[in-house]
Amino acid sequence: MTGHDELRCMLMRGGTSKGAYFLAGDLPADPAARDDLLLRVMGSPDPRQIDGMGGAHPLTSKVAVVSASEHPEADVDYLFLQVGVDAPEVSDRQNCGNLLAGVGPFAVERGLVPAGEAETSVRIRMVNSDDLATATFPTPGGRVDYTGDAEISGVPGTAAAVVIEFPPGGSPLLPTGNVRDTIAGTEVTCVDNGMPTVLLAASDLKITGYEAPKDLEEDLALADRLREIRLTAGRLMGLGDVEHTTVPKMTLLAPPRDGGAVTTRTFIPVRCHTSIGVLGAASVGAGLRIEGAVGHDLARLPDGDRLRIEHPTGFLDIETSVADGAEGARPVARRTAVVRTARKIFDGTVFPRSAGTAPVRHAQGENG
Ligand code: NQM
Repeated sequence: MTGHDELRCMLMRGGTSKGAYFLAGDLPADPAARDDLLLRVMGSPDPRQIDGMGGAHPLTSKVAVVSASEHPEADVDYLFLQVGVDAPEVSDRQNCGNLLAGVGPFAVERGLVPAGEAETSVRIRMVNSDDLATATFPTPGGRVDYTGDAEISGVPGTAAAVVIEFPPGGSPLLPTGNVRDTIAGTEVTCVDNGMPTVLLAASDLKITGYEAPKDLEEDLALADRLREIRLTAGRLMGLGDVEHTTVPKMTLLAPPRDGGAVTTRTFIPVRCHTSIGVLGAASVGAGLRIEGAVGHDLARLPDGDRLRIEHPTGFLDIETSVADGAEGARPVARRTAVVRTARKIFDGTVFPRSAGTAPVRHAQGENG
Protein backbone atom coordinates (compact mmCIF):
# COMPACT_ATOMS: atom_id res chain seq x y z
CA MET A 1 0.00 0.00 0.00
CA THR A 2 1.53 3.38 -0.89
CA GLY A 3 1.55 6.49 1.24
CA HIS A 4 0.12 4.62 4.24
CA ASP A 5 -2.67 7.15 4.58
CA GLU A 6 -4.98 4.19 4.98
CA LEU A 7 -4.13 0.60 5.67
CA ARG A 8 -5.53 -2.85 6.25
CA CYS A 9 -5.97 -3.74 9.89
CA MET A 10 -7.76 -6.31 12.02
CA LEU A 11 -8.83 -5.37 15.55
CA MET A 12 -8.72 -8.41 17.81
CA ARG A 13 -9.08 -9.25 21.44
CA GLY A 14 -6.20 -11.48 22.43
CA GLY A 15 -6.71 -12.90 25.93
CA THR A 16 -7.30 -9.95 28.26
CA SER A 17 -5.74 -7.41 25.86
CA LYS A 18 -6.96 -5.78 22.67
CA GLY A 19 -4.85 -4.69 19.74
CA ALA A 20 -4.46 -3.87 16.08
CA TYR A 21 -3.07 -6.72 13.97
CA PHE A 22 -1.19 -5.97 10.74
CA LEU A 23 0.62 -7.93 8.11
CA ALA A 24 4.24 -6.72 8.15
CA GLY A 25 3.99 -6.02 4.42
CA ASP A 26 1.18 -3.51 5.03
CA LEU A 27 3.40 -1.36 7.28
CA PRO A 28 6.50 0.72 6.41
CA ALA A 29 9.67 -1.38 6.63
CA ASP A 30 11.57 1.46 8.31
CA PRO A 31 10.95 1.17 12.12
CA ALA A 32 10.85 4.97 12.64
CA ALA A 33 8.25 5.45 9.89
CA ARG A 34 6.29 2.43 11.16
CA ASP A 35 6.23 3.73 14.73
CA ASP A 36 5.16 7.21 13.65
CA LEU A 37 2.32 5.65 11.68
CA LEU A 38 1.23 3.42 14.59
CA LEU A 39 1.08 6.38 17.00
CA ARG A 40 -1.25 8.08 14.51
CA VAL A 41 -3.34 4.92 14.11
CA MET A 42 -3.77 4.51 17.89
CA GLY A 43 -4.32 8.21 18.67
CA SER A 44 -1.19 8.65 20.81
CA PRO A 45 0.03 10.63 22.64
CA ASP A 46 -3.21 11.43 24.42
CA PRO A 47 -4.51 10.01 27.72
CA ARG A 48 -7.87 9.33 26.05
CA GLN A 49 -6.50 8.29 22.61
CA ILE A 50 -9.60 10.02 21.39
CA ASP A 51 -8.40 10.41 17.80
CA GLY A 52 -7.40 6.79 17.23
CA MET A 53 -8.08 3.13 17.89
CA GLY A 54 -6.33 2.86 21.28
CA GLY A 55 -8.43 2.21 24.37
CA ALA A 56 -6.64 4.65 26.75
CA HIS A 57 -4.85 1.92 28.73
CA PRO A 58 -1.59 0.02 28.02
CA LEU A 59 -3.64 -3.20 27.72
CA THR A 60 -5.65 -1.78 24.82
CA SER A 61 -2.85 0.15 23.10
CA LYS A 62 -1.09 -2.78 21.50
CA VAL A 63 -0.01 -3.85 18.02
CA ALA A 64 0.85 -7.25 16.51
CA VAL A 65 2.89 -7.35 13.29
CA VAL A 66 2.74 -10.75 11.60
CA SER A 67 4.60 -12.20 8.60
CA ALA A 68 5.62 -15.57 7.16
CA SER A 69 8.68 -16.89 9.01
CA GLU A 70 12.00 -18.08 7.68
CA HIS A 71 12.74 -19.82 10.97
CA PRO A 72 12.90 -23.61 10.38
CA GLU A 73 10.60 -24.30 13.34
CA ALA A 74 8.07 -21.49 12.82
CA ASP A 75 5.25 -20.73 10.39
CA VAL A 76 4.96 -17.05 11.24
CA ASP A 77 6.92 -14.26 12.92
CA TYR A 78 5.07 -12.13 15.47
CA LEU A 79 6.49 -8.79 16.51
CA PHE A 80 4.70 -7.14 19.43
CA LEU A 81 4.73 -3.36 19.75
CA GLN A 82 3.52 -1.53 22.85
CA VAL A 83 2.19 1.87 21.82
CA GLY A 84 2.39 4.54 24.53
CA VAL A 85 -0.92 6.05 25.59
CA ASP A 86 0.06 9.51 26.77
CA ALA A 87 3.72 9.31 25.72
CA PRO A 88 4.77 9.31 22.04
CA GLU A 89 6.58 5.98 22.43
CA VAL A 90 6.50 2.68 20.59
CA SER A 91 8.47 -0.12 22.23
CA ASP A 92 9.55 -3.58 21.09
CA ARG A 93 11.37 -4.25 24.37
CA GLN A 94 8.66 -6.57 25.71
CA ASN A 95 6.66 -9.47 24.41
CA CYS A 96 2.90 -9.99 24.89
CA GLY A 97 1.45 -13.40 25.57
CA ASN A 98 -2.11 -12.08 25.39
CA LEU A 99 -2.00 -10.67 21.84
CA LEU A 100 -0.16 -13.90 21.03
CA ALA A 101 -3.52 -15.70 21.35
CA GLY A 102 -4.81 -13.86 18.26
CA VAL A 103 -1.74 -14.43 16.10
CA GLY A 104 -2.62 -17.96 14.93
CA PRO A 105 -6.22 -17.09 13.96
CA PHE A 106 -4.99 -13.89 12.24
CA ALA A 107 -2.38 -15.88 10.28
CA VAL A 108 -5.13 -18.22 9.03
CA GLU A 109 -7.50 -15.32 8.27
CA ARG A 110 -4.81 -13.64 6.16
CA GLY A 111 -3.86 -16.86 4.36
CA LEU A 112 -0.34 -17.12 5.80
CA VAL A 113 -1.10 -20.60 7.18
CA PRO A 114 -3.58 -23.10 5.69
CA ALA A 115 -6.39 -24.13 8.03
CA GLY A 116 -6.79 -27.75 9.08
CA GLU A 117 -10.20 -29.44 8.72
CA ALA A 118 -10.93 -29.53 12.48
CA GLU A 119 -8.18 -27.59 14.20
CA THR A 120 -5.00 -25.77 13.24
CA SER A 121 -1.66 -25.47 15.01
CA VAL A 122 0.44 -22.44 14.13
CA ARG A 123 4.10 -22.35 15.12
CA ILE A 124 4.99 -18.81 16.06
CA ARG A 125 8.37 -17.13 16.48
CA MET A 126 8.00 -14.30 18.97
CA VAL A 127 10.44 -11.81 17.47
CA ASN A 128 10.78 -9.66 20.63
CA SER A 129 12.21 -12.47 22.75
CA ASP A 130 13.27 -14.85 19.98
CA ASP A 131 11.23 -17.57 21.69
CA LEU A 132 8.83 -20.05 20.06
CA ALA A 133 5.22 -20.91 20.84
CA THR A 134 2.62 -23.19 19.26
CA ALA A 135 -1.02 -22.08 19.25
CA THR A 136 -3.80 -24.60 18.55
CA PHE A 137 -7.41 -23.51 17.92
CA PRO A 138 -10.55 -24.81 16.18
CA THR A 139 -10.99 -24.39 12.42
CA PRO A 140 -14.01 -26.57 11.55
CA GLY A 141 -14.46 -26.83 7.80
CA GLY A 142 -11.24 -24.85 7.27
CA ARG A 143 -12.44 -21.59 8.88
CA VAL A 144 -11.46 -20.08 12.22
CA ASP A 145 -14.28 -20.56 14.74
CA TYR A 146 -14.04 -18.04 17.56
CA THR A 147 -17.01 -19.43 19.46
CA GLY A 148 -16.65 -22.02 22.19
CA ASP A 149 -17.01 -22.71 25.86
CA ALA A 150 -13.63 -21.60 27.24
CA GLU A 151 -13.86 -18.92 29.89
CA ILE A 152 -10.98 -16.73 31.01
CA SER A 153 -11.07 -14.30 33.93
CA GLY A 154 -11.26 -10.68 32.85
CA VAL A 155 -13.28 -11.42 29.69
CA PRO A 156 -17.09 -11.70 29.82
CA GLY A 157 -18.68 -14.79 28.26
CA THR A 158 -17.00 -17.72 26.57
CA ALA A 159 -15.06 -18.32 23.35
CA ALA A 160 -13.02 -20.97 21.56
CA ALA A 161 -9.93 -22.11 23.45
CA VAL A 162 -6.55 -21.18 22.01
CA VAL A 163 -4.09 -23.59 23.63
CA ILE A 164 -0.57 -22.18 23.70
CA GLU A 165 2.50 -24.29 24.41
CA PHE A 166 5.87 -22.68 25.07
CA PRO A 167 9.02 -24.77 24.79
CA PRO A 168 11.76 -23.78 27.25
CA GLY A 169 13.14 -20.38 26.25
CA GLY A 170 16.73 -19.41 25.69
CA SER A 171 17.06 -16.76 28.40
CA PRO A 172 18.20 -17.64 31.93
CA LEU A 173 15.33 -18.15 34.37
CA LEU A 174 17.21 -16.15 37.02
CA PRO A 175 18.80 -13.29 35.06
CA THR A 176 20.76 -11.84 38.02
CA GLY A 177 22.23 -15.29 38.75
CA ASN A 178 20.68 -15.21 42.23
CA VAL A 179 17.53 -16.72 43.69
CA ARG A 180 17.13 -13.53 45.75
CA ASP A 181 18.59 -10.05 45.62
CA THR A 182 18.22 -7.22 48.12
CA ILE A 183 17.41 -3.93 46.43
CA ALA A 184 16.82 -0.74 48.41
CA GLY A 185 16.36 -2.86 51.52
CA THR A 186 13.71 -5.07 49.88
CA GLU A 187 14.07 -8.77 49.13
CA VAL A 188 13.24 -9.54 45.50
CA THR A 189 13.47 -12.43 43.06
CA CYS A 190 14.19 -11.45 39.47
CA VAL A 191 12.81 -14.08 37.12
CA ASP A 192 12.33 -14.43 33.37
CA ASN A 193 10.21 -17.27 32.00
CA GLY A 194 9.18 -15.29 28.93
CA MET A 195 8.72 -11.91 30.65
CA PRO A 196 11.32 -10.20 32.86
CA THR A 197 9.53 -9.89 36.21
CA VAL A 198 10.50 -8.82 39.72
CA LEU A 199 8.74 -10.72 42.51
CA LEU A 200 8.15 -8.91 45.80
CA ALA A 201 6.17 -9.76 48.93
CA ALA A 202 3.31 -7.26 49.25
CA SER A 203 3.78 -7.26 53.04
CA ASP A 204 7.36 -5.96 52.59
CA LEU A 205 5.84 -2.90 50.89
CA LYS A 206 3.33 -2.33 53.71
CA ILE A 207 0.31 -3.31 51.65
CA THR A 208 -1.88 -6.40 51.87
CA GLY A 209 -1.66 -7.36 48.18
CA TYR A 210 -5.47 -7.56 47.95
CA GLU A 211 -6.06 -3.83 47.19
CA ALA A 212 -7.85 -2.72 44.03
CA PRO A 213 -5.52 -1.63 41.17
CA LYS A 214 -6.91 1.91 41.27
CA ASP A 215 -6.10 2.28 44.99
CA LEU A 216 -2.58 0.98 44.43
CA GLU A 217 -2.05 3.38 41.54
CA GLU A 218 -3.00 6.27 43.82
CA ASP A 219 -0.39 5.27 46.42
CA LEU A 220 2.44 7.64 45.44
CA ALA A 221 4.85 6.39 48.12
CA LEU A 222 4.43 2.85 46.73
CA ALA A 223 5.00 4.11 43.18
CA ASP A 224 8.28 5.80 44.23
CA ARG A 225 9.51 2.69 46.01
CA LEU A 226 8.65 0.41 43.08
CA ARG A 227 10.33 2.80 40.64
CA GLU A 228 13.56 2.81 42.67
CA ILE A 229 13.62 -0.98 42.95
CA ARG A 230 12.75 -1.42 39.27
CA LEU A 231 15.56 0.79 37.97
CA THR A 232 18.16 -1.19 39.93
CA ALA A 233 16.55 -4.55 39.12
CA GLY A 234 16.57 -3.69 35.42
CA ARG A 235 20.32 -3.12 35.50
CA LEU A 236 20.96 -6.29 37.53
CA MET A 237 18.84 -8.26 35.04
CA GLY A 238 21.00 -7.04 32.16
CA LEU A 239 18.25 -4.83 30.73
CA GLY A 240 20.23 -1.60 31.07
CA ASP A 241 18.41 1.65 31.79
CA VAL A 242 14.73 0.75 32.10
CA GLU A 243 13.43 4.27 32.86
CA HIS A 244 11.50 4.39 29.55
CA THR A 245 10.79 0.69 29.06
CA THR A 246 7.87 -1.46 30.16
CA VAL A 247 10.06 -4.29 31.48
CA PRO A 248 10.75 -5.58 34.05
CA LYS A 249 7.22 -5.94 35.42
CA MET A 250 6.78 -5.67 39.19
CA THR A 251 4.58 -8.35 40.77
CA LEU A 252 3.52 -8.06 44.39
CA LEU A 253 2.66 -11.40 46.00
CA ALA A 254 0.39 -12.36 48.88
CA PRO A 255 -1.05 -15.68 50.08
CA PRO A 256 -3.96 -16.96 47.95
CA ARG A 257 -7.50 -16.08 48.98
CA ASP A 258 -9.62 -18.02 46.49
CA GLY A 259 -8.15 -21.50 46.35
CA GLY A 260 -5.27 -20.58 44.01
CA ALA A 261 -1.50 -20.72 44.52
CA VAL A 262 -0.86 -17.03 45.13
CA THR A 263 -2.47 -13.58 44.84
CA THR A 264 -0.81 -11.02 42.56
CA ARG A 265 -0.88 -7.31 41.82
CA THR A 266 1.33 -6.49 38.82
CA PHE A 267 2.64 -3.07 37.78
CA ILE A 268 3.32 -2.89 34.01
CA PRO A 269 5.25 -0.85 35.19
CA VAL A 270 3.30 2.29 36.20
CA ARG A 271 -0.32 1.27 35.69
CA CYS A 272 -1.48 -1.69 37.77
CA HIS A 273 -2.66 -4.60 35.62
CA THR A 274 -6.38 -5.37 35.99
CA SER A 275 -5.43 -9.06 35.68
CA ILE A 276 -1.95 -10.38 34.79
CA GLY A 277 -0.05 -10.91 31.54
CA VAL A 278 0.31 -14.47 30.26
CA LEU A 279 4.08 -14.43 30.14
CA GLY A 280 4.12 -12.43 33.35
CA ALA A 281 2.12 -15.25 34.94
CA ALA A 282 4.50 -17.81 33.40
CA SER A 283 7.38 -15.99 35.08
CA VAL A 284 5.53 -15.80 38.42
CA GLY A 285 4.63 -19.50 38.17
CA ALA A 286 8.23 -20.55 37.49
CA GLY A 287 9.60 -18.21 40.17
CA LEU A 288 7.29 -19.57 42.88
CA ARG A 289 8.56 -23.07 42.24
CA ILE A 290 12.16 -22.15 43.03
CA GLU A 291 13.09 -22.93 46.58
CA GLY A 292 14.26 -19.81 48.40
CA ALA A 293 12.60 -17.42 45.93
CA VAL A 294 10.40 -14.58 47.18
CA GLY A 295 6.88 -16.01 47.21
CA HIS A 296 7.88 -19.68 47.46
CA ASP A 297 6.94 -19.81 51.13
CA LEU A 298 3.75 -17.76 50.98
CA ALA A 299 2.39 -19.65 47.95
CA ARG A 300 0.29 -22.80 48.15
CA LEU A 301 1.93 -25.05 45.57
CA PRO A 302 -0.18 -27.99 44.41
CA ASP A 303 1.15 -31.24 43.00
CA GLY A 304 1.38 -31.28 39.21
CA ASP A 305 2.22 -28.55 36.72
CA ARG A 306 -0.95 -26.43 36.97
CA LEU A 307 -0.90 -23.31 39.12
CA ARG A 308 -3.77 -20.90 39.64
CA ILE A 309 -2.45 -17.34 39.78
CA GLU A 310 -5.04 -15.08 41.41
CA HIS A 311 -5.23 -11.47 40.18
CA PRO A 312 -7.57 -8.48 40.64
CA THR A 313 -10.32 -9.79 38.35
CA GLY A 314 -10.08 -13.55 38.87
CA PHE A 315 -7.35 -16.04 38.08
CA LEU A 316 -5.10 -17.35 35.33
CA ASP A 317 -4.20 -21.04 35.22
CA ILE A 318 -0.70 -21.65 33.96
CA GLU A 319 1.19 -24.91 33.61
CA THR A 320 4.87 -24.62 34.42
CA SER A 321 7.57 -26.97 35.52
CA VAL A 322 11.07 -26.11 36.60
CA ALA A 323 14.05 -28.45 36.81
CA ASP A 324 17.32 -28.17 38.67
CA GLY A 325 20.10 -27.04 36.37
CA ALA A 326 22.87 -29.50 35.55
CA GLU A 327 25.64 -29.90 38.17
CA GLY A 328 24.15 -27.53 40.71
CA ALA A 329 23.61 -24.75 38.18
CA ARG A 330 20.58 -22.48 38.51
CA PRO A 331 17.10 -23.95 37.89
CA VAL A 332 15.72 -23.97 34.35
CA ALA A 333 12.15 -23.83 33.04
CA ARG A 334 11.05 -27.10 31.43
CA ARG A 335 7.59 -26.52 30.12
CA THR A 336 4.92 -23.79 30.08
CA ALA A 337 1.40 -23.94 28.66
CA VAL A 338 -1.74 -21.84 28.93
CA VAL A 339 -5.31 -21.68 27.65
CA ARG A 340 -6.46 -18.32 26.26
CA THR A 341 -9.21 -17.14 23.96
CA ALA A 342 -9.22 -14.57 21.15
CA ARG A 343 -11.78 -12.89 18.92
CA LYS A 344 -11.87 -11.02 15.66
CA ILE A 345 -13.67 -7.74 16.40
CA PHE A 346 -13.39 -6.02 13.04
CA ASP A 347 -11.45 -6.34 9.83
CA GLY A 348 -11.10 -3.34 7.59
CA THR A 349 -9.26 -0.18 6.71
CA VAL A 350 -7.85 2.18 9.32
CA PHE A 351 -7.30 5.87 8.60
CA PRO A 352 -4.39 7.28 10.67
CA ARG A 353 -4.29 10.88 11.86
CA SER A 354 -2.27 12.93 9.37
CA ALA A 355 1.54 12.93 9.66
CA GLY A 356 3.67 15.47 11.52
CA THR A 357 1.13 16.07 14.29
CA ALA A 358 3.16 14.76 17.25
CA PRO A 359 6.75 13.83 18.18
CA VAL A 360 7.89 10.19 18.39
CA ARG A 361 10.19 8.68 21.00
CA HIS A 362 11.62 5.27 20.15
CA ALA A 363 12.22 2.94 23.08
CA GLN A 364 13.49 0.00 21.12
CA GLY A 365 15.64 -3.02 21.68
CA GLU A 366 17.63 -4.84 19.08
CA ASN A 367 14.64 -5.58 16.87
CA GLY A 368 13.70 -2.00 16.13
O1 NQM B 1 2.85 -10.92 30.11
C1 NQM B 1 0.62 -6.83 29.91
C2 NQM B 1 -0.92 -8.32 28.91
C3 NQM B 1 0.47 -7.91 29.19
C4 NQM B 1 1.60 -8.62 28.65
C5 NQM B 1 1.85 -6.32 30.37
C6 NQM B 1 1.37 -10.06 28.45
C7 NQM B 1 2.27 -11.07 29.00
O2 NQM B 1 -1.67 -8.62 29.81
O3 NQM B 1 2.38 -12.08 28.35
O4 NQM B 1 0.44 -10.49 27.83
O5 NQM B 1 2.45 -6.97 31.23
O6 NQM B 1 2.25 -5.25 29.91
O7 NQM B 1 -1.32 -8.34 27.76
